[in-house]
Amino acid sequence: MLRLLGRRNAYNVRKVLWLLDELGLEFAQEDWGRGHRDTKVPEFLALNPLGTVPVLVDGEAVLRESHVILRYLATRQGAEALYPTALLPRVQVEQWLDWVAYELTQPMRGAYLGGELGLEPWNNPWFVAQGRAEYGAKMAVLDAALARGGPFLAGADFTLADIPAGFVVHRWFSMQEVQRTPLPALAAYYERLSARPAFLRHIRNGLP
Ligand SMILES: N[C@@H](CCC(=O)N[C@@H](CS)C(=O)NCC(=O)O)C(=O)O
Repeated sequence: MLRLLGRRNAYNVRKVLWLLDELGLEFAQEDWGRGHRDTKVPEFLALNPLGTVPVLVDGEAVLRESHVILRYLATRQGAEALYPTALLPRVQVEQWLDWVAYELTQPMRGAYLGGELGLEPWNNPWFVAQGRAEYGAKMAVLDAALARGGPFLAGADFTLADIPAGFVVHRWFSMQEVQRTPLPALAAYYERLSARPAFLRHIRNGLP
């Protein structure tokens, strides 16, 4: 049985929960991380020396990094539609996965961890303002991309690309303290994702 280590309310864990649900996989989940079991203990660090969640254990395989876990699970299940093997369709997916990891992580720390939750060290006013501006600019990029293409990020079908991006879109629309300009294609995309029960269970589930 797959083991997923990580609290259910963590951004990076929720992406994996969403995919596990889309794939209909059974797994055992364990609440590790902030407010739950301490990840800085030897038992956890032996699995992930970074002390972060999620960690996925699949027999001998021990994986960290949420996007790597997404890729692993889709490949393990042969989920061709979610994660195509042909080169060009695959890079359509990859580019959005990396974009969220590289370009959205920092703005989200400022806008969400600093601006919404007021957590240190991210609540520095400059960092919060910068994060909000950058997050908004990225959402406008996503809106324009969806207006040109869509209905999903990699084209006609829902793929792995929509999981991290779908989450950051959800968080954008969930934050209380940001100013949002109308982004119609993004708003329509959010509603499109909301037709997926797994999205409603793990992402648009009352948590930002
Ligand atoms: N790049 C990593 C980041 C992992 C990460 O920072 N996870 C956060 C939760 S979203 C964490 O472990 N926070 C500390 C904690 O919960 O104790 C990934 O994508 O999995």
